[in-house]
Amino acid sequence: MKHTYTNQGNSLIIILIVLGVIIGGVLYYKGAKSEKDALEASLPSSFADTNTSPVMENASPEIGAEDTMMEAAPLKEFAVEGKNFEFSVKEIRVAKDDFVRVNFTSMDGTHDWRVSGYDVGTAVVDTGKSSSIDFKADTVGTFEFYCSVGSHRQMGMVGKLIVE
Ligand SMILES: [Cu+2]
Repeated sequence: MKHTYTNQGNSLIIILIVLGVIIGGVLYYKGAKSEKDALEASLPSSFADTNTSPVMENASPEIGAEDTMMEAAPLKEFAVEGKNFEFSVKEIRVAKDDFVRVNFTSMDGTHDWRVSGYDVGTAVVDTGKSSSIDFKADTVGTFEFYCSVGSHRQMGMVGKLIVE
C-alpha cells in the first residue's frame, strides 16, 4: 500500500516535470519567435531591402562602417609612369605596416613595376595601359623596385622602396 502510494507520488512529480518542460518550451519558442519578428521588423531599412531596392543603399551608410578594414591603416597611393628606360618616380617612402597601392602606367613600351625582396608586382603592360598592385609594407628596409621586362632593369628602370 505504501509502496503503491510512493509510485503515484513519483508519477505525479514526473507529470509535473514533463508539463513544466512543455510549457517552458512553448514559452521559449514564442519568445524566440517574437525576437525574430522584432529583428526582422527593424531590418527593412537596411539589410532586408538592400538587394531589391537600390534606393535604400544611401539610407544606411552607417551599416558596417565600423568594421571597414581600410580604417585599420592608411592607404598610401602612388602613381608611377614607366618609359624606355626609367620610372617617373625614383623613390617611394612609406611607414611600416602601411597599405601601399601603386598605380603603374606605361607611357612608352612594355613594362611592369616589381619590388625585389617583397615579391609583389604589377602586370606587364603595353604603352598606354595601366596595372595596379596593393601590398602591405610589413618589412622594414630599402628595396629596389624595377621593371622585369628584358634588360630594362640593367638599363636603369629601377628605384627605391623605403619602408621605415
Ligand atoms: Cu621596362
